[in-house]
Amino acid sequence: MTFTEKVRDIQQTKNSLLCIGLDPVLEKIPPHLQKTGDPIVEFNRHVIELTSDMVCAYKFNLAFYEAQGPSGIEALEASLELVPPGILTIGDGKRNDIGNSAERYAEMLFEGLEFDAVTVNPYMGTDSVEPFLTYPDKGAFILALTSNPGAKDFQKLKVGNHYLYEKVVQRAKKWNTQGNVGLVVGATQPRELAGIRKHVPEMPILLPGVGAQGGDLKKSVEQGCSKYRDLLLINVGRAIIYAKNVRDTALEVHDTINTYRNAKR
Ligand code: OMP
Repeated sequence: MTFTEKVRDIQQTKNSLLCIGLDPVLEKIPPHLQKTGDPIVEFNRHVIELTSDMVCAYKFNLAFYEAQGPSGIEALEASLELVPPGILTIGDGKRNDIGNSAERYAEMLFEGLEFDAVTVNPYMGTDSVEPFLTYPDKGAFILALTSNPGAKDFQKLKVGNHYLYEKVVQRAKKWNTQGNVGLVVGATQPRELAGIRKHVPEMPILLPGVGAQGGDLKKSVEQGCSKYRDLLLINVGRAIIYAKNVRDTALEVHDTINTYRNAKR
């Protein structure tokens, strides 16, 4: 089974496009969990236990763990152990380097931490991305058009007749000989998302930017799903993990996504 087939299988089985971003900040962890020996792990355990029946993936942004030093890495490893089978784990490090060094990043993320998928920065080109593609059953989500305001600085520069992000999408399509390449597209860019989906009808798209960043959920679902209304992984972090009622909030996002997803078009 290719990575793309795995995404489809999990999303259809669980009837979910929701990916929760486990990006914990110590100060924001509720006081009763602060008192435990390992607040980050206990916080993640709490979120995972409340949401694992309604997600297709959890995304771990490495910065939130690396910021804590060695104990943060241990917390990441312990948190990954808490994810039940049948849910994808995404290591969001947006890494890359020359091929020789990128190989070590791929080894760390896929073999060391055993993530199912990672986010990859394509700026250094094909040889830098290739090490992430040598694991056929693991996914590499290539940054195409990001959710932040600075996305326009480079990604929307014209290169010939195309924007730079369109060139990235075209190249990612070429890299996808084994069904293990995906794209990152921000939910704050729904118009462009439609064009990207047309270009890559069967590629998984990781879509952050819903919730705290104000991305448009309805348009994202309408424009970003494949024709089978899947292959879109909608990441929500802060808006769910710090909600007063984590389960109710996650369920509401999950159900809203499925309402848009199942609506007649
Ligand atoms: P919230 O804004 O809390 O939902 O979290 C968004 C998560 O997605 C963070 O981990 C970001 O680093 C990540 N992200 C973006 O916000 N925008 C992007 O364009 C790409 C990513 C990413 O690759 O995940």
